[in-house]
Amino acid sequence: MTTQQAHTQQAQTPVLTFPTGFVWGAATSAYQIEGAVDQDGRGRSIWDGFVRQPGRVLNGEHADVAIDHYNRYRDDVKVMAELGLTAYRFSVSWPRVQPDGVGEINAAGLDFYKRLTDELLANGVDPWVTLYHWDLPQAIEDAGGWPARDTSKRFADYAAAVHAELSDRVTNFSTVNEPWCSAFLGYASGEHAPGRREPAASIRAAHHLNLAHGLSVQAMRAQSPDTVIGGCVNLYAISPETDSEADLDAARRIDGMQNRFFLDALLKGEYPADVIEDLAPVTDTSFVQDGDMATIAQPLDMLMVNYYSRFTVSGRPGGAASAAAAPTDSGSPWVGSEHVSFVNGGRPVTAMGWEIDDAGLLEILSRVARDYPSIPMVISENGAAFDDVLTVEDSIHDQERQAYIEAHLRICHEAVAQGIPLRGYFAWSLMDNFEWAWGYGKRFGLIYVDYETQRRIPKDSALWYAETITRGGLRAPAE
Ligand code: IFM
Repeated sequence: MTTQQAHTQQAQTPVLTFPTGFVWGAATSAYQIEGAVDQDGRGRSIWDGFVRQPGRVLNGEHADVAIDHYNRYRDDVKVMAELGLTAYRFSVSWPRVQPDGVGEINAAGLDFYKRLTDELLANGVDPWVTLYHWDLPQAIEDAGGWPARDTSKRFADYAAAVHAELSDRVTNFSTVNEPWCSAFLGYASGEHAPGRREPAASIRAAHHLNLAHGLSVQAMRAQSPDTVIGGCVNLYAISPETDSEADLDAARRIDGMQNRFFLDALLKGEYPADVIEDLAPVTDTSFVQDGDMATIAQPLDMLMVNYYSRFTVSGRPGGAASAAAAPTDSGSPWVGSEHVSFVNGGRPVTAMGWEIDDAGLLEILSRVARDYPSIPMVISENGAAFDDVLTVEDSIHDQERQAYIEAHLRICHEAVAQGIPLRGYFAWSLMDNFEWAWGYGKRFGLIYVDYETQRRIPKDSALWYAETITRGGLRAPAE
């Protein structure tokens, strides 16, 4: 076949189209990109101090400057518009808006998000606001952090204040990003800020993060019934290594802590009885007060699903403690299930060592659609870190990232075809950024960032994503 014939065939390949209005987005979070930690009255977050503690972040890196999005947001929005994104998901930094997490709003900090949203709207990109992506004000941590019940109330007040100021220009809000990570990486394994290793406290933290979600939904709805509100969970596909009783039980436990603890709370207003039983040796649940579960299970407009990988687990002792192991010394986030081993499932992995399993995405979307009250869903994060190489021609040929995203988008298409109410997809991440305990070593961006010069360079995956958006869908696989 000649090149010309190949091009003609490619152009004629049928397209797997997505419904009109399907959201084509990319996501980031405040601490990972903004920098400007001392600008315009921003307060301290738990990450500011954590990154200074020796051994917490690989190579002692921090995000004081990060990719300086706070000062470069106009150029970054231009890049989004060039890609044709229809939406951009970003988070608001609580300490930027409310430096001590209570009381007075810092108008200069809030103003940044007004300018950002205005710029997005002027460029035809719909702003999607996440209210919390892990940067708790240090003052709130000093008062007990997420294990303290009062933090839920503080969060709801903060959320209401942001919503009151931004809801004239923002329609889509979500509450807490990945409460599993905040609770268990922050308070059980200590891999993330505030770096505490207190298993019982981490369960209280998980409950208070759920409660914060519910209280903030109530507060925002009271201010404006038209706001579209989502809860955001990070779900994993989970398989037992074998059909042995021990492996099946290991899968049940990890699924319980990772997926059902949050899904059941948000969508059914209960905690799974088996998980509560697993946790009994660690803590009772006397911190769950009357009415909490109803508060948590506020009606939602959408479930925002972050999906990256599958865990294969075994009940036999002696395996790796966690498939999501930290680069630095840390405990286990799997409270009450420390004996569970995470085993190699035999799939290709990303630079994070995470197994690539696009089929797992269909599994979890189908499961939510089947096991929970009907709710529209959005993939609010999906993407992959790979070791990018900047060529002399200023290109990044990141075929593996492109293949990862394409494979997961095919699954999204399949989900829509099966009638699952999936409304959109946000790639993680728009730009390379600070990957928490891994520092800058892991690049997830569609846009490459030269950390020395802050130059932004679209990777091949970004160009491909832009074409996909313009086309409104994917090419069908060649026969
Ligand atoms: O970078 C993170 C993000 O902050 C939350 N979800 C997972 C991403 C990749 O680890």
